[in-house]
Amino acid sequence: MMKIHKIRFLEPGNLPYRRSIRNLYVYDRYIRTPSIGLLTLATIVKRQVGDTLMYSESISKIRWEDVLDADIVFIGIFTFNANRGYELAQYIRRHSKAVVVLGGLHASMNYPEACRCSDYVLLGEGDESILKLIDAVEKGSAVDFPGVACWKDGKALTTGACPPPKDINVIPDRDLLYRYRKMAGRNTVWPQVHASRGCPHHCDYCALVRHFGRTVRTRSPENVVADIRYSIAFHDQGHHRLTKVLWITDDNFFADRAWALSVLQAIIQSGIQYHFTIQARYEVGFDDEMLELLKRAGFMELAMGIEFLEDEAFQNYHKQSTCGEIIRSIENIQKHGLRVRGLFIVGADNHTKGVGNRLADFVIEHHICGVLIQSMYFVPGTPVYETHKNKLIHTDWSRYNGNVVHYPENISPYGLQREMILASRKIYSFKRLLKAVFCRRGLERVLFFGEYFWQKSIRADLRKELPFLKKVSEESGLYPAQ
Ligand code: B12
Ligand code: SF4
Repeated sequence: MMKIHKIRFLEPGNLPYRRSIRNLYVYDRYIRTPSIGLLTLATIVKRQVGDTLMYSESISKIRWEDVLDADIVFIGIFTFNANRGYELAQYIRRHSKAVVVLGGLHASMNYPEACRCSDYVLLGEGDESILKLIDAVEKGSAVDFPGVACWKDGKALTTGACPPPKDINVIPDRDLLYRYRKMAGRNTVWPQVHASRGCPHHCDYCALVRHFGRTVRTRSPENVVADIRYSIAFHDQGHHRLTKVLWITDDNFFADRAWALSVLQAIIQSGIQYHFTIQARYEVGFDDEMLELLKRAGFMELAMGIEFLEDEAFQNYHKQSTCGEIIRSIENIQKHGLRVRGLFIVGADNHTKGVGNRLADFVIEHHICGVLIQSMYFVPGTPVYETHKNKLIHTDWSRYNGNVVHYPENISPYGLQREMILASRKIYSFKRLLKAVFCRRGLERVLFFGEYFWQKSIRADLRKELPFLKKVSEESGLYPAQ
């Protein structure tokens, strides 16, 4: 029997937080909004173990003197911060007696890798399994419930999938994150609330649906509204933020229509006056009742997973949509007074030279207010990983943050990276900045101004990868016309 007194949670950052003037406007190269998932787990654990605290490298440095004497350290990783997570895990194992546990999307999808530098990996959602693990460590009993993986006798062993938690009505206690309250007033650290999990679709490139499953699970409208209220107060009290926007981070908030309507009604009835942004599939653009409620509740934009502009790509990757439907949807959303942000993927097998230009023209023509352009991502466990694993340039996960990481069929990696830069430069041109400053009003102007500099920093990062991509493109011998 070993009494557990102290537990620490760590969120690795690609580059640990550093003060910079640019951070006033852009989230720079750093993840600045900390992981709500890990905070949720810390909140659950705190009920059982009083001395529980979290560090996020997007918010502060890790105070090692406080971490190394913990009994258990939990580390959460996505793909882009996995390498740093492994580094932290190995450091703790070398310098402390703490049990080191890895979890999160990347650790779950790629557990044979994650097992090698931790004592245990917890698969899937950790809301219930984390307490089982603490209990087992405390009792000194075998950690053999469903959803565990570990490295034993030279191989990765697993007890299989973890059943999803029954209740996800947890309001993350933001004060459990070291220095979060102090940093919360920054314009680049947005309040976030995650209200549902799971998505009924099965797009080939999506790791989320493999991690959270195809059954949609929701928090109660009251619980969501209480979280929104608390999150706004946490970020605004004592601060003068320019951008008062809360991000509902669900992957498919509208999948359960009746529930989505009831959450919007609850926000309206609560009297909360704020701006909201949310991710959405194109179908919501045909739902006039939903759009009306979104507008009344304070939503200013929908970030639409447009992904591609060609029906061929939608079919190839099993994304159920067509370009024509997307355009009709955008137009109807805009008719309701809501803006549309576009989330795009480049590097599909059919993509050729000019893809960036076409994307930029589409964005400008359809008055899309902002973009995130992401090169195709390949996470072990997704169908695209299986079909493309021999076409990956490398598996240096720290570079899986927007860069081209594979050999596309019809354009070289170097050419594709340049297309992304070109698209961003055309959409965020100086001319369009001046137009935004002189012709747009209020929050719209502030947001474009912020994004102009954010995209400048994204392009600078993309450019850094160009010499490497030029070299691998040439060496591959696959793109003679390059
Ligand atoms: C908010 C968000 C952001 C925020 C903050 C991210 C953060 N710190 O969490 C910001 C804006 C910074 C961001 C940036 C990016 N993001 Co982002 N983001 C999200 C989003 C929409 C929501 C995250 C969230 O709150 N999830 C909900 C919670 C409940 O889930 P969770 O965090 O996974 O936690 C649960 C479990 O995983 C598990 N768990 C998690 N950690 C641990 C740890 C342990 C020990 C255990 C036991 C369990 C466990 O238990 C938790 C509770 O159930 C996700 C999509 C998603 N649904 O996750 C994309 C997502 C994480 N982003 C993604 C990407 C690609 C990016 C960017 C690279 C985009 C880009 N091109 O710039 C950048 C990376 C920035 C960088 N510097 O490198 C991808 C990552 C794919 C991958 N394989 O890793 C995702 C999954 C979106 C997608 N469509 O695929 N992102
Ligand atoms: S609709 Fe979005 S969340 Fe759902 S499977 Fe497709 S990409 Fe993933």
